[in-house]
Amino acid sequence: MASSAMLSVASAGPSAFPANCKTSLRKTKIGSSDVRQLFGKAKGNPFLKSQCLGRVTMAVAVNVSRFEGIAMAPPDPILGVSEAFKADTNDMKLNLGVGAYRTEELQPYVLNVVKKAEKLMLERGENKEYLPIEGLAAFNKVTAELLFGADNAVIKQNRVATVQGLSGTGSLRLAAALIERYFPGAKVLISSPTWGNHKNIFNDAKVPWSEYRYYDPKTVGLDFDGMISDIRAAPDGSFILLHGCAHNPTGIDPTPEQWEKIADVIQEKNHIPFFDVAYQGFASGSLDADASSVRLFAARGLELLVAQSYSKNLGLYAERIGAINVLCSSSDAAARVKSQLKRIARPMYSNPSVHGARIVANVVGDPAIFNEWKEEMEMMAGRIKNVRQKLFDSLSAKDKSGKDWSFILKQIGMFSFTGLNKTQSDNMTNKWHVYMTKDGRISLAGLSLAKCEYLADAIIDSFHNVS
Ligand code: PLA
Repeated sequence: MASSAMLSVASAGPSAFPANCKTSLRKTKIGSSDVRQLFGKAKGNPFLKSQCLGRVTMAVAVNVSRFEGIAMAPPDPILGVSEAFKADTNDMKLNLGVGAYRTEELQPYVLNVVKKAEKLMLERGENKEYLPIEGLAAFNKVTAELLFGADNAVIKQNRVATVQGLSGTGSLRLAAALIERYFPGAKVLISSPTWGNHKNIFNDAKVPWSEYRYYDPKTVGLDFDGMISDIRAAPDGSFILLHGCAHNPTGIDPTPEQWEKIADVIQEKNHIPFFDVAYQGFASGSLDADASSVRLFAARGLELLVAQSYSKNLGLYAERIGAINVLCSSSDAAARVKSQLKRIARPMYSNPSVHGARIVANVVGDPAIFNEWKEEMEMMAGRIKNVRQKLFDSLSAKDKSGKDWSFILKQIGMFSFTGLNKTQSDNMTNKWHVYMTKDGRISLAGLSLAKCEYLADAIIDSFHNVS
């Protein structure tokens, strides 16, 4: 118990206490709030006792935690939902919080190609030596090729600095540290809304950020004019964070024509595009189509950053495998950038883990397994499209109010942004046991065809009966 303290005060009369310490104690059991009161509540730190007690000679056995001043952190808005889901005992419960693919039986899925790659790794008897700081060379090669296309001039000219990261999050964090170190004061512009962790990443890296308009609640679509004018209004040379495909949480992506216009204004303002590609191949089912935004910017000769993740497209959530790629205008600059990324990584986590990197390298590096991966990705993306359609059909059939639910079909990727507000989302969880994030996002990857009607009932009730 950190809540009580035994103080033993020797040879001191009350006069030895400063004026604000009115109590004299002799072997008294007191609570932690008493300790705080006695030793200075304002500072909130019971360990200011020596200051407070002045010349008092004392033997103190303090059971109050040294961490008393640390407040309880709130649960994570996304991963905290899974914790709440686990604690619910209701049979109807549904976890649509975190974006994690489930089978139609709502079970986690390990891709066949992953199992095949792991079998190959076992047969080869690979060792567990440290990787170089920048990660596994075979992984770094294939990950940049997958992103830009193996034939892309930027690869041939060695203009991409690729460093293996701890999945998408860790790769974003490395890039944020690079920005903080080499672009002091530069701002990152992030979409409103965006994946919740983006703000944490830039805050922790001490990189200033602000938001550009993205989502228009009136149309449940893209606020393209708002987006363009906010990007234009940003200080020249800002970093513009863009979701390469399957925008999280809205599921709304710019059209190819809109991407061109975004590139125009970024170029005009000398901004640096910074892509977060967490869903390549998972949005449309095609690796190439989902990388087209990045390739369009690269084809214009722009320098840019791309954080990649294999959590979703290869189902390697817990392997923490991804990469940061910095496309530079010369191979020389790329080499220097890479050296500095390594310098950032070394004191942070030293070097990355090998298992996921070998899986990716084996899957992409073996033509037969690579083709099989594409089929599995299409299967996963297809299942999500099917539940999206069924959810729309169920909502349209059940909702007699005439509300147009077609926005659900226009969204892409594993999420649907339902437009439900926080109170309505709370109703989804409290009454219907549907776990989702409070911004109204649901992960369709956690939904089965069998549960679509139930979900439609929950959404209609929450939308119409809760304000
Ligand atoms: N970037 C975006 C846009 C994401 O949606 C996610 C994951 C990541 C990066 C990071 O994923 P990684 O570190 O596992 O590679 N977003 C999830 C999970 C799927 C999460 O919040 O961590 C989500 O539910 O939004």
